[in-house]
Amino acid sequence: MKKLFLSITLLLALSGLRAQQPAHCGTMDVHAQHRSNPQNLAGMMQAETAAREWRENHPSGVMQRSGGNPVLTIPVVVHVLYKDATQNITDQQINSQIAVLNEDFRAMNANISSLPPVFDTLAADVEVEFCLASLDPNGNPTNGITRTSTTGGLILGYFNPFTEDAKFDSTGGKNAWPTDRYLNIWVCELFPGLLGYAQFPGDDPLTDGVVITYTAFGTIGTVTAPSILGRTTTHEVGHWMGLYHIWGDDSDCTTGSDSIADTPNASSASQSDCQTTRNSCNNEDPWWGVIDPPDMVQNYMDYSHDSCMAMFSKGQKVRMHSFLYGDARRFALFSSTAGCAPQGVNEHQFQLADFFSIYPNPTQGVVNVSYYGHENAQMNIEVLDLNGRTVSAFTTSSYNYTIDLSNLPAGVYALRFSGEAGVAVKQVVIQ
Ligand SMILES: [Ca+2]
Ligand SMILES: [Ca+2]
Ligand SMILES: [Ca+2]
Ligand SMILES: [Zn+2]
Repeated sequence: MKKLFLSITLLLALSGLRAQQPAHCGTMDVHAQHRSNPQNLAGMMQAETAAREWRENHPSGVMQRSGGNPVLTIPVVVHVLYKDATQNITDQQINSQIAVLNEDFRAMNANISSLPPVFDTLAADVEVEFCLASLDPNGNPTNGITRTSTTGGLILGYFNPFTEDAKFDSTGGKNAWPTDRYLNIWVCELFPGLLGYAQFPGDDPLTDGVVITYTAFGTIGTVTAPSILGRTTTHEVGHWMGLYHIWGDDSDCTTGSDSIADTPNASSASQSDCQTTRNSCNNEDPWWGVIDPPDMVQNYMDYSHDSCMAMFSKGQKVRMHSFLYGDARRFALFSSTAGCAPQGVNEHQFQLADFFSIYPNPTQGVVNVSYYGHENAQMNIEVLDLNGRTVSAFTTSSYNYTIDLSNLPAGVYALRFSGEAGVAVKQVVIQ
């Protein structure tokens, strides 16, 4: 009983029934709770280390690649938990949310044009897309949606982040599909005031994913103002890729940070509407030089209304990529056979070669090589001519390096990389 009372107290605080400002998002509270579990903490620290090393190995941040970066596609399963017919949201409503994710993570959202000049060059195409899975964990066709009739969550019939009741059959929810093959999204009735919560990379695989309340999911059907544009899910998926809130989850300008330079610090979350003139901190990261930018209330990782949110920053993109590429479980999603339509064929299933960037190509002789994978970069490299003869060979353990081919006659060659991660072959043209 004491535990139940504690949970209700936490939930009241969390849901804003006591606090002055509603906590739309339960992620940081859940994060703190999960970090008290040594096993979860170890997993999260491992993911953070892997992401940091990835950033160190890729100082330019994002892949430099002729022909553009690979666009990563994440298979999604949506678990609908419903207590009545209204909560059993339609396929169309679910599709409307997938569409929003694809717009927001590709910088294709209509309101991106509303960004002020101080921020509009910072908006990033995150180069990640989402699709409803077409194969279930047993390899059978699926529409990527499960529907579970339930009597509700453990406390007062609401689902809540502290008991994680949405995520298990045994507590009125639905067990996750393998979280290294699917992004699991549960849609249910969360505790009043709470719009959603997510789990950071490296945390417990059994509870990995995001949970969104049914009144804030998608853009049609049961959505309720002001959360009618699907940005709650964009925000939570941002956490799931390793992003913190842009104000640093503190109440001042000094202690907290989201660890990203190009998102101005703020003293607290933005207040719901779109306070474009708000400027709560003036001790910006040195990255800004002499500029004191306003608070980036248009950022998906603030608490503004859906209609205000319009961007992830380039710095946030680097951080998200560092977890997507650096953390083995997140990276595994991109070779998941869970598939996107049609017929379970994952058109975006990557080969090792997709994670090598060779530029410039064609070249006058010198090429830069950047390896974007998370596996060991220790590789044997062979340069092969058109007859398959090895004309040069060497080894490297670097993620970024230069190969000088200027001593070779003009023509077409193959670079063959082989290592722990497998074999990749890239063509290079010497002019
Ligand atoms: Ca920042
Ligand atoms: Ca702050
Ligand atoms: Ca400022
Ligand atoms: Zn949040």
